[in-house]
Amino acid sequence: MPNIWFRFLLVNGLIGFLSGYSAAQGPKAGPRPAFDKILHTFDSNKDGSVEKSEVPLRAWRRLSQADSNGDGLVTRKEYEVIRPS
Ligand SMILES: [Ca+2]
Ligand SMILES: [Ca+2]
Repeated sequence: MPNIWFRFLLVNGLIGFLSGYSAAQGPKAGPRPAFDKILHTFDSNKDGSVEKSEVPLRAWRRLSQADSNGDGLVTRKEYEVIRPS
């Protein structure tokens, strides 16, 4: 029954291909929120910037990409650089 095995492998390969394809697409990344919204939500010391201790770790991993001078603070200016308008 080589024909059945061939079909079996073909279908499995196709499913793998499709699931790999959709995984590569990833979850649709929405637009980054406005900095005002971030400040309103996270800026607990009201200094106009966000730092690691103010945001959940997962959010900081994304936010910290904006910290271009590496001082541990993300300012509006830094954020606007990475946020596509
Ligand atoms: Ca702050
Ligand atoms: Ca900074």
